[in-house]
Amino acid sequence: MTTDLTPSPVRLHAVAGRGQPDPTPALEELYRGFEQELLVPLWTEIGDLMPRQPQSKAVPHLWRWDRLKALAAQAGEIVPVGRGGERRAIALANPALGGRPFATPTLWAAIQYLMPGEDAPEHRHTQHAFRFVVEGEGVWTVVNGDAVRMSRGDFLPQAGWNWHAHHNAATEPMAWIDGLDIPFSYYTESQFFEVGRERISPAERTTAERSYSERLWGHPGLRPVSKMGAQPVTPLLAYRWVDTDRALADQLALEAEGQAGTLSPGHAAVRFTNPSTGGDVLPTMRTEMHRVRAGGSTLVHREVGSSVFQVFDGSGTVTVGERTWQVARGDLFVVPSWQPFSAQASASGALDLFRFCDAPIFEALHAHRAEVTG
Ligand code: GTQ
Ligand code: FE2
Repeated sequence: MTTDLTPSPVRLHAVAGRGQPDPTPALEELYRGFEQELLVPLWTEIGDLMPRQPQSKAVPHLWRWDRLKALAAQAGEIVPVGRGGERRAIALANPALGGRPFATPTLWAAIQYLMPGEDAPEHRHTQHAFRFVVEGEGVWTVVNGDAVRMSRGDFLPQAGWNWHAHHNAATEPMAWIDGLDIPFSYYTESQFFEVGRERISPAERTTAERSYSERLWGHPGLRPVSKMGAQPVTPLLAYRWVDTDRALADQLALEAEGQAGTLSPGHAAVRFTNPSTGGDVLPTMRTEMHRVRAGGSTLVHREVGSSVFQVFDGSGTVTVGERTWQVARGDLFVVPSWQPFSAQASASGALDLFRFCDAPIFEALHAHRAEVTG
């Protein structure tokens, strides 16, 4: 018999419990045989592999915006942005995901920071992405040559495999958040990446108020007749705060007049959609803006898949599973799969929450469930 010096990565121990065999010497011998041949029986693993409902490895966690902002600004002073590292982006690492830069098992959330005059170089990747701006202005994101202005409250989707670069045309640094499906692509081993040009052209450095995409697609209820086909990802590259804010304000105003339209009493919500289909903006990510009236609350929701929230405005209290936090502008927090979530706005003003989640993945696979539990 040859001795393999590499220890088997499989380690099996007899466990007590319903449906488990008695821990006899014969069982030990069987398990050593399994280890040698790299085999694992279902009966010792079933509780972890096939739980009665999702048991997320991720945990609820909150990151404070003032700390993120300060550290990003520090990075702005000492970390260059350019080819290789590609972006001055600093990701949220869920404390239960082994130190990986993953906010949840599927979602990446990062603060990105550009100093005045700086450029983040052009590249493209299969991961889907978006930007959301909680404060500041002055950066244009250039998507396939279309320069798109970024300002507070704007939501800027940017679907996979489009060339993109970012350019700070202002005299102040600017920070924003990026959401991508990097962990999903990582675990499913489906990523491609290409570098683009070193410098975008002077023509693409335009600081136009409105992008090509907004002039073509940014008119409510109107689509260009030259573009009647359904597009799998949104052709609109910017969703402006004036429109989002008015939609939320109108829902709450209708409610105050006794008319229907809010998601639940005191809770207005809108979803960013692809104007060519009415569906989610990106194939892997759903994005929404929520407003809870001053002193109001949401119902308690839970759903398959994970979410990341950023407080856009106001203050209040949020509860995720067993955790409750007081939150303020810019704070980010994670809701793991199937954990109950609710929010309460403070008495002094409305609470605005930007949310992104991975629900389109599960909907496409007919594996999505959601419920209101209270
Ligand atoms: O801005 O292109 O946070 O490619 C991570 C990967 C941002 C970006 C991130 C990226 C980008
Ligand atoms: Fe990118």
